[in-house]
Amino acid sequence: MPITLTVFEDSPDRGRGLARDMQVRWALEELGLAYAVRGVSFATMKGAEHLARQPFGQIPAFEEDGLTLFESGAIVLHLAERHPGLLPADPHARARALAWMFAAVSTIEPPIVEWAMARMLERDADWFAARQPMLEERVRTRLAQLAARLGERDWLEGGFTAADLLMISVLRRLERAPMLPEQPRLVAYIARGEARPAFQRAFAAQRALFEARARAND
Ligand SMILES: N[C@@H](CCC(=O)N[C@@H](CS)C(=O)NCC(=O)O)C(=O)O
Repeated sequence: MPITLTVFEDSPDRGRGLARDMQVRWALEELGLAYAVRGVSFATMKGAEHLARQPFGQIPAFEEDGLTLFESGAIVLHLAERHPGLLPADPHARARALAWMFAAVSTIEPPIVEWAMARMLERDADWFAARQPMLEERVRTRLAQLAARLGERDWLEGGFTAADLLMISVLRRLERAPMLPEQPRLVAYIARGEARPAFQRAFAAQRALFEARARAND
């Protein structure tokens, strides 16, 4: 059975490549692995068949040879461990790359998602204006810390690794945030990731799905 990735049938980001199947598509492209895509609607995502793949009724889900996996970070780690190219061979460098992978999803992503969700879902709430500066400041703190550690390096741990793939994917959610341009090193870091041919192929694939859906809905 080919690798099958379950993705939004109709992504709410309108093809901007911010849905988390993008991380997995990017990893698959970096590793040169072919995959098939199953699109699901929001209603289907909450049904028993998809809940068996993804216990929270979300995307992405990954299937290969009887293995079903959820959590974009875990899927990327699974791929990086089984195929050479996305993790350093040196054990210490590999351990540090894993630490950055966890940092991407558990230290950097939460304040970014909190900020983004508030803007998307709480704009009309009476607490929105009061809460927003605090959420912005939490993101700003993490970006400054990350930029300081990245320094003048191109990537977090030697060459490009799965850590950069996850970190850049998480940072891309800030494309319209006023806090991002305050960190030119991170702006350049994201641009380096987006310039990779594998990223471009992954982006084009998810974009093509969105455009086909938009044409079908016309
Ligand atoms: N931590 C999970 C988050 C998955 C997630 O939030 N997926 C979003 C799309 S990017 C989703 O399915 N949202 C729809 C929903 O939660 O109903 C991962 O990285 O895979």
